[in-house]
Amino acid sequence: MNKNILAGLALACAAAAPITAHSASINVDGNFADWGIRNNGTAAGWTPNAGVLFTVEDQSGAYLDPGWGGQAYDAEALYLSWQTKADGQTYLNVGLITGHNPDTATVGNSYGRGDFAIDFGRDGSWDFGILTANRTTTLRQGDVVATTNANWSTGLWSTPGVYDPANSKDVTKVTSGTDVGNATLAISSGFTNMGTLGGTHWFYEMEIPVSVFGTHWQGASPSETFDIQWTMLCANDIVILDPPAAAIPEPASLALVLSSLGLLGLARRRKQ
Ligand SMILES: [Ca+2]
Ligand SMILES: [Ca+2]
Ligand SMILES: [Ca+2]
Ligand SMILES: [Ca+2]
Repeated sequence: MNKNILAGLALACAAAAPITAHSASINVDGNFADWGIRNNGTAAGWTPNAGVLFTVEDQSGAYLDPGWGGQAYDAEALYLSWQTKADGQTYLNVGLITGHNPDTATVGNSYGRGDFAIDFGRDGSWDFGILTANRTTTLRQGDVVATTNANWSTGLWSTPGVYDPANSKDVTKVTSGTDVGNATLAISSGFTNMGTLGGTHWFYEMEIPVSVFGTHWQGASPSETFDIQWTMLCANDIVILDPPAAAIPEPASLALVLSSLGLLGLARRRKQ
């Protein structure tokens, strides 16, 4: 029996019998120990616990792609997980490590922190922003905002290394849109000894109730492909993660559902 069939079974079972347990839960406190991330001065420290989706792009040189700025503008790693809690609600957890100081002011050649952006369907239209700062009198830090691309500011670069703010397509921060709910957000203070390239780093940790995504997320696992990205207001460096749709059911929940219905035994029998 292949994994896709198992995943399909899990989704079918989840619809019939809501999952009430979850894998190791994430506590949104700005501490990444619960993700299995360690700032121990090794490359392996970037690698999270099994089951967490992640991408690492730690850099130290001046050029970052698509812009410059060195460690102070380095978007370094993005982490993603989801869990169904005892309240029956599923939550998307997001972690970000960056060399960009969250307190960086937007003045002169300095650019502040950007918002998290999600593109469901991976069709180039950014459907949601999760705000890391207050953007308008009504769109505030922690808000989840339904957007089109017209609701976003963009960066400085049209293509890698080409300064052309008028033609940048890199979304950076939400300027308008519809407030659809609230995420929980924590930002750490600066820390060192992350990986092997040096510098100071910060950790953003978020939890988003997937009910805010409407039809884009149905059940305990994503029903649609999506991209999530983060950058700062100049978009000198961008970190992006594109998890496959429903291909990665939460291991603990999958095992729980299967075992609770005796399907592990069924799966084994079919395999023989
Ligand atoms: Ca934590
Ligand atoms: Ca770095
Ligand atoms: Ca980077
Ligand atoms: Ca989209």
